[in-house]
Amino acid sequence: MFCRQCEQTQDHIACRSVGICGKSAETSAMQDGLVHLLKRMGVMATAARGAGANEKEMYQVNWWTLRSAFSTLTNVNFDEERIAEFIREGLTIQKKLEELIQSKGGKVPNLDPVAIGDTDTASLEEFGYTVSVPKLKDCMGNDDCFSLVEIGTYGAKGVCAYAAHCHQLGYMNEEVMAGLHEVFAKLASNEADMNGLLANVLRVGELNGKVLAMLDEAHASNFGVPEPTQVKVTATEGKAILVSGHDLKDLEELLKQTESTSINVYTHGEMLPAHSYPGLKKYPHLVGNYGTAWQAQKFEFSTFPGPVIVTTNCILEPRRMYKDRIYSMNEVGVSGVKHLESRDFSEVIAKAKECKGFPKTITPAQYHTVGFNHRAVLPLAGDVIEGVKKGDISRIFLIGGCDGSQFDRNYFTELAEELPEDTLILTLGCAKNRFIHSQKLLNQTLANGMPRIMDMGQCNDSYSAIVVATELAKALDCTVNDLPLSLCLSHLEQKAAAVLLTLLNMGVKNIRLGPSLPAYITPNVLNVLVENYNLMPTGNVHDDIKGMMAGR
Ligand code: FS2
Ligand code: SF4
Repeated sequence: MFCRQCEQTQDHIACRSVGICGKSAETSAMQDGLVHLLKRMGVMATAARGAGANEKEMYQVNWWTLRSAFSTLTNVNFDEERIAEFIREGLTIQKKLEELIQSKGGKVPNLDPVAIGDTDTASLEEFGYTVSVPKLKDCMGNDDCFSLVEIGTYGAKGVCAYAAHCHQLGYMNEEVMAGLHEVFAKLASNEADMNGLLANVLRVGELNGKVLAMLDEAHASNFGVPEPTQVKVTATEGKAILVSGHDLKDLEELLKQTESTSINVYTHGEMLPAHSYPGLKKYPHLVGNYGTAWQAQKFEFSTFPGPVIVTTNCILEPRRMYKDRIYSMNEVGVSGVKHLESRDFSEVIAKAKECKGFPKTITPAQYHTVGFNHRAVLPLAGDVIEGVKKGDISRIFLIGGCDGSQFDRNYFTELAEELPEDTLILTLGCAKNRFIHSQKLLNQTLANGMPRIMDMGQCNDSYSAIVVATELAKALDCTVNDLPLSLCLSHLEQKAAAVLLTLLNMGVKNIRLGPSLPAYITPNVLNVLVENYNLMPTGNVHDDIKGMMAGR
């Protein structure tokens, strides 16, 4: 295996025998085969649209594209057999697309000679090894161009994941899907076309911007406008179910089905912002949030006294002590873990009744405030601008992105703790778990009474940060780069890569990225990013704070 799609990759080179995430060489090979098929599907789907295929005719390939790509993200699907199923389903869809193109008088593209043959699991795995990263890189013969292929591929996977969340909420955009298929088609070509590949990378960012806007709209239209809300982060006596991942629709359905059971429902990880939506917080048995970010789940799921549902990323290979009470949904998969094929939670509810639940506790309740969506922050824009003008707010920071287990991720805790107390901190994604519970930062307010830390939500809510930045720039008649704003992003996986590309496509400069740069960026490609966007790796916290406070 050779996987370097995420930041935590082994030795910052690549995972080569088993993933740091736990992914096996077999699953990795199967995912390589699936990604190969995704790119070829991009060629076929683009040809089908060129021949006149309409939205309805493209639905099956669109949905397959989103689910398949999502299943190859870090910490989503470790089940080789489920990945093999995606390949088999894709090959059937590809055949149908060929027939569709022919029926419309179009020309079926001649896909390259690297074609998938036998479809039994062993043969598919064998095929995967022939299209691994080193093989494709050698075949292209240009490391910098291949670096752009990897950036485009990982970013496009992130866009597909966000678009899959939209689909769960009833939203799919044919124009975006056409764009995504064109991106994959470009990635399929083996041409060392530096400028074309660079444009393709920025197109990924542009498409992701549209998808994030759609996701924001999908959340608000399904569950109402999010509002700042205090969430209890300590336990409540009684039987309990824990829901992790990002898909709020799954949570809503569980809340309906548990309404008259006296079972309490808790959010975990990126489900935390669910508490800010009127359509979800109206359920009194959505009692609170339990635990922190994904990388702590082995401990947190072990100690939770009830079943756990993982709706989307991130999942880790479960410990034996909770393997019989964890359930996966949607694209998530781990061999031996029960997968829920629909939103029928009766088995989970029965399991919750068998489990102990939380005893009565005398620990004082603790709370965290969520819900600073752009709709809640923009009415405060006048106060923020006035605060900046009066000198009450010295600078605004966006500290967001992924959390992870490495020690050097403490950079983001130290950063938040060491920033001057008159700075406003906006945050989103799971990186916030590095500092939101810090005693040093709890309940801080700015001179004008505004909360000093505003939690804007999941990384799926990145659109909120984009709206706030662009609206502040409009109000001050300047560009986002001229705002007293510094962006510090903690990246790990492919959704974060997509968000970074969106910011670059918008022309946002001076972003600090950490805790280390991705292994798939070559020095020459990094130079391009530094020259055009002044992208910087995170460094020493104190030096970085000095630089950022000085607007660098
Ligand atoms: Fe966390 Fe990163 Fe979950 Fe986001 S691991 S911020 O891209 O998907 O959340
Ligand atoms: Fe390694 Fe990340 Fe790939 Fe997992 S997803 S195998 S941790 S590079």
